[in-house]
Amino acid sequence: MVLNLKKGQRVEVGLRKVRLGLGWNPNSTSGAPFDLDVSLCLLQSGKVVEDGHFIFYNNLASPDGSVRLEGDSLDGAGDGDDEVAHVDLTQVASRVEEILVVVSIHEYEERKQNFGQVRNSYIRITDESNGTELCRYELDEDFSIESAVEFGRLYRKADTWRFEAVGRAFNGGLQYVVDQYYAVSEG
Ligand SMILES: [Ca+2]
Ligand SMILES: [Ca+2]
Repeated sequence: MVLNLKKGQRVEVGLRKVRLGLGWNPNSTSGAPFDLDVSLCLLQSGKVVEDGHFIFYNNLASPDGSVRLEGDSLDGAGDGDDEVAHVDLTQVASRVEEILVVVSIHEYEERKQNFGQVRNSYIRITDESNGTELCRYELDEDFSIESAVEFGRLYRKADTWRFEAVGRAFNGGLQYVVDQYYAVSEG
């Protein structure tokens, strides 16, 4: 039985390797395509641990390979997962306390797009070893001005990994995410 999470709900993952599937459908197929992009921030004390630990379409894997992103859907067409990430929780470096999963709309300003024009948005976690779905979180709010959403986060609690359905939206793109989570480099 799949666990349907509500915003703010947390669940123990209890798996070694997980597949994160993210899906969305544009309300309208007219106009510019909706190119939503998944990115993953590997965080320590709320900041990306170092270069290479921000995973997005131009950096598809963490340096140690524990977090990988599959190809880039350019229009979100069709049901099911539009973009997919894989995380080997046993191989994530110990200093990584949290893996934040964000979805942002590419060129949202130029294309005048926001999450209010996107429906059926969700994130789901499945067990990589057998494909069993552990949990799913469907965005149920209408983010009518926001162009990016923190869907969820995997985080360590004691020696276990947990997942939280975050559902926090903001008005910005991938650059905003970078600005938010990259520490100012020294020197
Ligand atoms: Ca995309
Ligand atoms: Ca879709």
